[in-house]
Amino acid sequence: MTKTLTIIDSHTGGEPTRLIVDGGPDLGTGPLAERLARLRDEHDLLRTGTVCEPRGSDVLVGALLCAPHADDCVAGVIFFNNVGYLGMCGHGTIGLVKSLAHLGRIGPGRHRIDTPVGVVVAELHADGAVSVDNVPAWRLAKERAVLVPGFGTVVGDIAWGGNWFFLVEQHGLAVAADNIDALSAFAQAVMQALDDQGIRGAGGAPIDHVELFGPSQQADSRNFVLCPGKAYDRSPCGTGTSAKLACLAADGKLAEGEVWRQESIIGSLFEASYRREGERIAPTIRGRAWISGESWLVFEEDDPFAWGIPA
Ligand code: PYC
Repeated sequence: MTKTLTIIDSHTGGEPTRLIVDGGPDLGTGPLAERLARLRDEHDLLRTGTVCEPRGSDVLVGALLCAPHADDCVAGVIFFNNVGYLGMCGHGTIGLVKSLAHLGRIGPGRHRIDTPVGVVVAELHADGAVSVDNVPAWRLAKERAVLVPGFGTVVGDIAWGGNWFFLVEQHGLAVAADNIDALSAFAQAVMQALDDQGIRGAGGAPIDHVELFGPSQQADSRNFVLCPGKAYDRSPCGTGTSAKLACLAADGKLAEGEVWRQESIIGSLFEASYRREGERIAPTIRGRAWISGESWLVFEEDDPFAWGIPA
């Protein structure tokens, strides 16, 4: 039988999010982390069919709209990409809020959203911008050295912002839109070296995002973020900006409540600030998303590539 999924596409500062609104599998009830495991173990074809070619591309982030577990939440969401699942996704949450508003399910104000790594609070502002109070962020290690074949020793911080990041300031590369091939090659080599040398996040979690920084004309910094599936983030990356705030806070370089303007590699902007929460920080990321499509994905039974071409 032909299957269909109802979707809304949006982009947040250029980074796309494909929200599945209807037609997804029954994942039962319970915490979103348990439902993510069920989606991964029993229905992974939903992910590949939605975000991989021929319907998607390596850059697309998918989001499955779910009933929340926490009953004070307006929605639950599970994020995924071309190679797996994301604990949290900042640009995707901004896209989700924009899409829920587009559907008329929410209006301006503050809304709680259930994710596999905890509840986040998002505010839809009257001007269309969205702020996300992300999960707590913290720095695990400062100036950790990794030997990267072909590049030598690279030093970076390891921090959590909803995903694990290796953040590098000194890399000798221009963080510029016309240098993406070189930035990608370097960041991929760093990610591989971290994995090969067993350099990990807390609890042995893989560090699956690499973030490189450079100067910006219009913001405090410009970044390049390599995501797990080898695509780079077109937005300034909500979880990556949260990880950056954790490092700035730990180094005493950004005060509580002070605004940090993070530019992406294509020139889009997030504004971010934080509150202290003991040893950790509570980051808030503000950005904008736009609706780019509203349609159905069709999965014909005899289509050999119905469930995607794996990345
Ligand atoms: O905005 O957090 C983010 C994100 C993670 C991966 C791509 N975007």
